[in-house]
Amino acid sequence: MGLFTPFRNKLMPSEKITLAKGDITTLGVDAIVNAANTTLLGGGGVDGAIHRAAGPELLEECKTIGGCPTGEARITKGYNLLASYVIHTVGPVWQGGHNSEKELLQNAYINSLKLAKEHKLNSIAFPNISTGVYGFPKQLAAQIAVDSVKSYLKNNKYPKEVVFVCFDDENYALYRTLLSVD
Ligand code: AR6
Repeated sequence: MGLFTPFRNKLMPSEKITLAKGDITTLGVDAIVNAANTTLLGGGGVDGAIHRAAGPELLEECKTIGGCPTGEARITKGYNLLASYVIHTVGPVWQGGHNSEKELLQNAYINSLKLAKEHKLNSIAFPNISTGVYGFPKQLAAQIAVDSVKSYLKNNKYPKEVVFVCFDDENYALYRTLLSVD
């Protein structure tokens, strides 16, 4: 799938949020976020795509980290990616909604943004964390993602720009509605 040219949300320019559709590994932002698992040792979906595009050195660095609990985040270099960094976060597995899934998904977004701030990164791109094999309902996940990012951008100097990257049509339609993109 090719990457559509990201376009700015003209209705809310002050919020510095951009929507894109396609493969996150092709983006030339400062950091792309990986929807990883607690081992940080790779997997399928966006995790597999990021490791393939970054090359084997990414796995070597990940091995030195020793895993990442659900809701937390860790940063590595981007190696062969256009992005300088990868921020690895672990979203929750959806278990029906009564196991702190909403809070853990919010934590995954916020902790990724905190790492971007600590490293003074201008731009960061998020995939739709937990909405693939982890089974989080897409509408609820999109709402949590947008709310978390908007409130963080309002209160922090970095990152300056956030790109939501949707791979599937359903997520793209949800984000278009939530962000009021025509
Ligand atoms: N670029 C952007 N988004 C993508 C790409 C891509 N190249 N490929 C898939 N997506 P998933 P999860 C979207 O399953 O649900 C892994 O095995 C996809 O359409 O990648 O958080 C990890 O190792 C979906 O909307 O992540 C974990 O074990 C979103 O990325 C587990 O999957 C997330 O889908 C994590 O599950």
